[in-house]
Amino acid sequence: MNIIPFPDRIEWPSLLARPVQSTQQIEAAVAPILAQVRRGGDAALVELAQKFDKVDLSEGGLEVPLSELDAAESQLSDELKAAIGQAYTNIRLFHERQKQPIEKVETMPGVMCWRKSVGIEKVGLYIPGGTAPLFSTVLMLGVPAQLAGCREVILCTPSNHPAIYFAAKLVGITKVFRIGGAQAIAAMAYGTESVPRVYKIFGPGNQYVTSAKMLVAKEGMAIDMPAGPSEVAVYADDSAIPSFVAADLLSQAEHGADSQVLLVSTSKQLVSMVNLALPTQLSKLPRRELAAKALENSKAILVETEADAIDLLNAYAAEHLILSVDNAEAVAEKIINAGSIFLGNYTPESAGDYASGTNHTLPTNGFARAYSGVSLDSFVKKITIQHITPAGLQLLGPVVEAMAEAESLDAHKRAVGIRLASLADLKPV
Ligand code: HSO
Ligand code: ZN
Repeated sequence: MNIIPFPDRIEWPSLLARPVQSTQQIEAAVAPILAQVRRGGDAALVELAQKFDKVDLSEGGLEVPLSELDAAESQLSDELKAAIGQAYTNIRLFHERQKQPIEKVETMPGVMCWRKSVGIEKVGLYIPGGTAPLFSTVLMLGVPAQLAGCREVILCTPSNHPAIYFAAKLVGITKVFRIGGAQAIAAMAYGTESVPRVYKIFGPGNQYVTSAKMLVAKEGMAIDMPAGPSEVAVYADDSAIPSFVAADLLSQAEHGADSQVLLVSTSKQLVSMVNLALPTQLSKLPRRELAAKALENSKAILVETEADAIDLLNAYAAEHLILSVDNAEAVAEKIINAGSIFLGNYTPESAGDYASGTNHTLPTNGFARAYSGVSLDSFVKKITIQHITPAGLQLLGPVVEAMAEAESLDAHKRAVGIRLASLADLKPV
């Protein structure tokens, strides 16, 4: 890791900047794929799968049949099934408590306002293929979708990993399609003969998938959030255990060569001990090449005081923030920008990645300054409802009339006035 000792605050923005990715070239490759799916539907999906993934999806091969989803269970060990079951229970428990009871608010006598939550009718989840079959993400997206009461929850994935199918069944996914890449996003955004059009698209993916999500978002499709490479920042002091910190940094680094890993500390000793632990742990990892590349771009920043550390962490706005410090909870109080915070020496990010209950779909790339991670809220819309009694309108009406008049919107004023007049006829006040 590059150690940066006590940089001046002026240097912080450049130290904390994420690598800028030029999206133009990728967009230029993705746009025609979107257009092709929009025009050609299923036939285009079959053609693109042949071209990019060298798989034949003709003859009804787009949708994974129920029998194949059912068969997944027998291909998994009892241990893994139990682990997935426990993660499912914990994620469900945590997200279930995000339901809020309806509260009717009487803003003035006779003026009632409230909100109801309604699950987005149709949502689409994307799970990438590749070397890590992210069945944990099926749980992270599928559980809140299930709790929100979304009627149709479809899943597109080029992976046929049984754990993905097993998790999909557990969360009640209605249809699974063997479609990957930008074309999967297009299929869900526009709909094809087989793939239903959805109203919101969720899930991680490579740069092509991300670019496809951004392009359909420009056309009005709702998406979970703009995604970038995964990140962790660890703030550690002398109470931290260097080998634990190194393990946390590596757990993020193994996601990909572009993963962002940051260590912040007031302790020179801690930083050098973490740096010592890294190569030994790295050498034992099957994904060491990826992790090593991510570490090449990573930084350990030494700061003078805790206050500096907190300012720096707030400036960075990490997707994941591990606080391996003595007073972790007090420090967390002062964190205003982060996707998810992990407190103390025994709360690894991995716990949140898989099974503690919190969601792992989180804002990257500094978006934690303004965005939250995925939650139950991401799968519902809130509809406001109001009801005004005649007496309520007699109280509120003049307020509305005065404001409508001042905005020169006479019809608005009259919509109130006509009612007030009818009430005056009935029972003069
Ligand atoms: N750290 C990833 C999530 C994940 N980790 C899935 C393992 N599997 C982004 O939060
Ligand atoms: Zn992870």
